[in-house]
Amino acid sequence: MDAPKGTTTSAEYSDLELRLAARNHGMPLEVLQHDVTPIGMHYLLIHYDIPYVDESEWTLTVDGAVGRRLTLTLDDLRARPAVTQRVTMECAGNGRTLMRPRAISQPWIYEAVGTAEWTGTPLAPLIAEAGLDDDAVEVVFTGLDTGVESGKRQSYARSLTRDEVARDDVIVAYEINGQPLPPQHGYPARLIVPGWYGMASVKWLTSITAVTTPFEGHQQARAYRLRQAREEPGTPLTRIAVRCLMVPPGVPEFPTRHRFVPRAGWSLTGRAWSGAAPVVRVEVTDAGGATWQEARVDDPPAPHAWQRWSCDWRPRGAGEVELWCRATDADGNTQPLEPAWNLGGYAGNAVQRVPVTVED
Ligand SMILES: Nc1nc2c(c(=O)[nH]1)N[C@H]1C(S)=C(S)[C@@H](COP(=O)(O)O)O[C@H]1N2
Ligand SMILES: [Mo]
Repeated sequence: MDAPKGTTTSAEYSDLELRLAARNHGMPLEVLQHDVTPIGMHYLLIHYDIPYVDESEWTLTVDGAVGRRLTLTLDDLRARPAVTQRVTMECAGNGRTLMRPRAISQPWIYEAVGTAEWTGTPLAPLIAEAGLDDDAVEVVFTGLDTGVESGKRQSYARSLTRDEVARDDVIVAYEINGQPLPPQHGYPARLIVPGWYGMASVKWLTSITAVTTPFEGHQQARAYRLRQAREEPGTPLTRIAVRCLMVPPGVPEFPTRHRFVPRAGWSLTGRAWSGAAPVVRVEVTDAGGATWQEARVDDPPAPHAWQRWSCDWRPRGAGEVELWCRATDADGNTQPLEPAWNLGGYAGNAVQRVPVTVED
């Protein structure tokens, strides 16, 4: 089979993928045991270089099609009303390597997720203070990081519509888990768009610009879209598709990470989330989906924070089995057994499969 340009059918990983994987780490799945992901274990996705920012020189401007241009220092941001929100963030490319052919990009398996307590100031009042002009249709958020992508020099930038910037839960965050943002998470300030895939949460935020025509930047118009072929405009990714993950049971073999669990069984646990609605159901199977066992699912601790789930699993005998888990949200969205293929390898929320050896 001929793989489309930018994808491969090879089981082997390229140097390009290795270089990306060595920079952008995932969250080790055993860390799913924490309600809030400790700083340093939250996943990372950085397109270009991590900018070095001198706080005394940094400002955030709100400009473009607005009545009143604003320029804020970090102290100005901190002086504004502050909120803290627990938010689960996931990269739109999570699950990419499970698609065939696979997109040549950051080779995530399952681990591009994390949950943090983000502190910052709500975006909507900032925008209201600047006052959007009547003909403003979108607001563009630009980071300090620049690089070359698809042959073009650019800054990382994403837009939100008028309606999206009016949401009361979108914030300009300057703290994670009670600490100033570390360089890799967007120091000194970043956008947080709860419930959406991570690409919308622009890091190293330096300008917020109202525009009168839809933003056509690369990260908006080309990347982060579901498409089957390069020529298609595609549909933009927004909300996080429903998913659950389990803490890998038992102990791993080094270096394969294959799991070994005792014959007596294992108390399975993990987290479940969806950008659309609370998760209402998590099921587990060791029978290839022929029968599913219902897990307990905790209520969401916050509107866009992952939910803990658990269930006791008793193996039917010694030997090789595969454990799968599947979540369903209150809107009826559930996880497919196989990911829905698309060119960029996005939103691949197929059920997690964990091969284990049940010991005698
Ligand atoms: N300025 C800027 N913002 C960015 C990115 C980036 O490369 N540059 N990556 C985006 C993507 S694709 C994701 S998934 C999230 C990851 O945030 P984290 O690294 O803090 O987990 O940041 C988003 N914001
Ligand atoms: Mo991402």
